[in-house]
Amino acid sequence: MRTNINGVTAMIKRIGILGLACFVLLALSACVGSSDKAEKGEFKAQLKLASLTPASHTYNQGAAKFAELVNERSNGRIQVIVYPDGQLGKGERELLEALQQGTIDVYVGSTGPISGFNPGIGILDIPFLFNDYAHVDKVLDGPSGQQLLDDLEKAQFKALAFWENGFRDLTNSRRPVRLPADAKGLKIRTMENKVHMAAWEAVGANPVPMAWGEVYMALQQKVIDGQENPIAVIYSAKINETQKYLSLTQHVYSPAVLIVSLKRWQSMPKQDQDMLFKTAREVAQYQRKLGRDTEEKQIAELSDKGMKVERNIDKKAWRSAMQPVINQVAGQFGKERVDAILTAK
Ligand code: EAX
Repeated sequence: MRTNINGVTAMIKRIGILGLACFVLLALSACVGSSDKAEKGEFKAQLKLASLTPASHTYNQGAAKFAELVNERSNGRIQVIVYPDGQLGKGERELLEALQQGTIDVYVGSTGPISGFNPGIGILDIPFLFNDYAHVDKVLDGPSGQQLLDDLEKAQFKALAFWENGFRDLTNSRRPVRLPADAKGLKIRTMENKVHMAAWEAVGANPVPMAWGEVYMALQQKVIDGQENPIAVIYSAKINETQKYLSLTQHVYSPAVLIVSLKRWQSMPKQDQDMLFKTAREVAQYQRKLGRDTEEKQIAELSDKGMKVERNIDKKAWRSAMQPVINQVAGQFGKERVDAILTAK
């Protein structure tokens, strides 16, 4: 009887070792497989890229360029399918959740709602943090920018590059706004972002956080009086149809970002990751330039379409109205980190 039991145990052990050996072999072949697949040009993928803005907006012009180059550089193995106009979700927070759930693969949108997933990026929401586009490029394409992108992996986001939304301006349907006091009592739609809401509260307005996909209707139905966005968004969304006044407040810079879901990213061979990374960086310059080169022309067209454009903005007055929020948020991130951005040369 004893010998039978020993015999059976020995056999189970042998099967166990055999099983383990098979498993290791399988894993190895899979690893070898994926880079083999790339070597042999076998790795294939269709990536769903989603954004909220219309196809004519710089996000999607950039996305179309990105898709074209990725397709070319992967010899058609990797296809990026672009879904603009909120086809896959009404708000950027919703798209980011879909990215985490893996129902979309790539997000192009503002960083506004991302601080809800990873507080670190909230440092960029500080009003009047950036002086101009050259300052923006210096910081976002520099070590601080890279650190902020890398940090997003904690939220399962593989952020490849900073694209651009732009400096945000105020529109409203009630009255001309030049000074902060003129905005008192206005119901202003903001992104789902605590710092932006606090900034408008500090001015004496009533911030109303809302998904972008709901804003046009809410403005039309006068549920809200105004909203704030960069010119390229205001123009492409035809906000002039619901808003009479445009104040060039430029009260905060709004970065955008191209993010791949981390799970999807990790399923790709290194060569393809490198190509996507390089392409996202390249297109970032192209996409930023698109918005910057057309801004003045779009302001002129919005004016031709009937908007009253207020250029004579007292930025000092707006900054001091928002200063309590600037101090409070800067305090959260630490003077050193904020100064590093403010003084970036
Ligand atoms: O990213 O929600 C917003 O106001 C954003 O600026 C817009 O969705 C573009």
